[in-house]
Amino acid sequence: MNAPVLPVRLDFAPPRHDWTLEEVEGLFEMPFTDLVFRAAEVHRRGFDPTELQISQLLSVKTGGCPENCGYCSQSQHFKTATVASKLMAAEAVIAAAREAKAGGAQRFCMGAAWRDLKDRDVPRVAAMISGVKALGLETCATLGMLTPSQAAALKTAGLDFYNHNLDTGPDYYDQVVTTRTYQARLDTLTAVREAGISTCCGGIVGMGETRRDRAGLLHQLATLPAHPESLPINDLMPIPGTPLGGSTPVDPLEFVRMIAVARLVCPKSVVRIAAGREHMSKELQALCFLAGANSIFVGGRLLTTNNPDRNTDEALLADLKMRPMGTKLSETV
Ligand code: SAM
Ligand code: DTB
Ligand code: SF4
Repeated sequence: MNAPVLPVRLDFAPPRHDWTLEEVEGLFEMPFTDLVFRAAEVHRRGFDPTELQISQLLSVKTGGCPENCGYCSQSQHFKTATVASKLMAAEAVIAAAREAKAGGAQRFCMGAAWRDLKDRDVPRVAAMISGVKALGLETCATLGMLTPSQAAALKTAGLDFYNHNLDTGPDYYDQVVTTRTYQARLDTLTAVREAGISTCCGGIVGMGETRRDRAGLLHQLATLPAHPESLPINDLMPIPGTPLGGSTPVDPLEFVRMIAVARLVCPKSVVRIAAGREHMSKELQALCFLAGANSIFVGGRLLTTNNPDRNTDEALLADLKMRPMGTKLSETV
């Protein structure tokens, strides 16, 4: 079979926002080695390929969420092992962020199991953000849907990034969640962007979606008015008790393709291997870094599930001779 004509311009053209779904699908169909090679070339134009952006998550409010996202341990629609808890005190969050920084995190991401942010919670969330920022960390939050005025308040508090995922392509979305529309997600992203906060937006693979759905997600991201500054690709962490808990895992090479296509269509975005590293070999992660991934979560825990522990990740970075983004060689051991 002939390789499809590569619809990627490998010159120094600015990022495109006019990708068609067929073009994005065409990238997925490329021979694997061609795809990874092209993605690695584009990666090197925009980034030092030996550097990784390092983020750490904390669930600041866990469980009891009214939404029915079929992958999530925190939805009150499903019986899972996750124990619900109230919004943490700002001081406790700031103490956790201090530890994360000492452990090497560059960005601290605060997640809450909310459908949307309530105005009554804004002062405490703002105190968390400003306290974390004062430690010299980048700040990120993921709190559900936001209004434009709430986004402005979070910006004033010092929020650098807001995570709000599209999760999957628009055609598969209804199979995953029905309590919130795709358009509502896009509206929150608009509010975030217009408040001057950087967007962190990606999705999940391994939920039973097709390759066209995966291309559909990346097509949506690549045709936004501004590409997300951070682009997390989550490999589903299957949660017993959720509708998607028994999904067939996505083939590891397909995960690499997802990373490579994300790198090609959003060449300036920092692409994260988000959830799922816990069950990935170091060879698979290395292939993802070659294909353009340049961010990870560290610290042993995501929101309610496990992540590789710090020692494992330090060994991974040492093996691969990679280092945290923006650090000089002399700053690493
Ligand atoms: N409640 C907020 C919301 O959904 O807008 C913020 C927190 S929510 C847990 C953030 C994102 O984590 C989801 O959009 C989804 O992409 C990802 N996520 C949640 N559970 C996951 C799982 N089991 N495996 C992989 N990714 C997951
Ligand atoms: C993102 O894309 N992945 C993170 C973060 N943004 C909030 C969350 C992953 C959650 C994995 C399942 C859990 O730990 O509950
Ligand atoms: Fe709630 Fe977020 Fe989980 Fe959906 S992903 S159920 S909105 S916590």
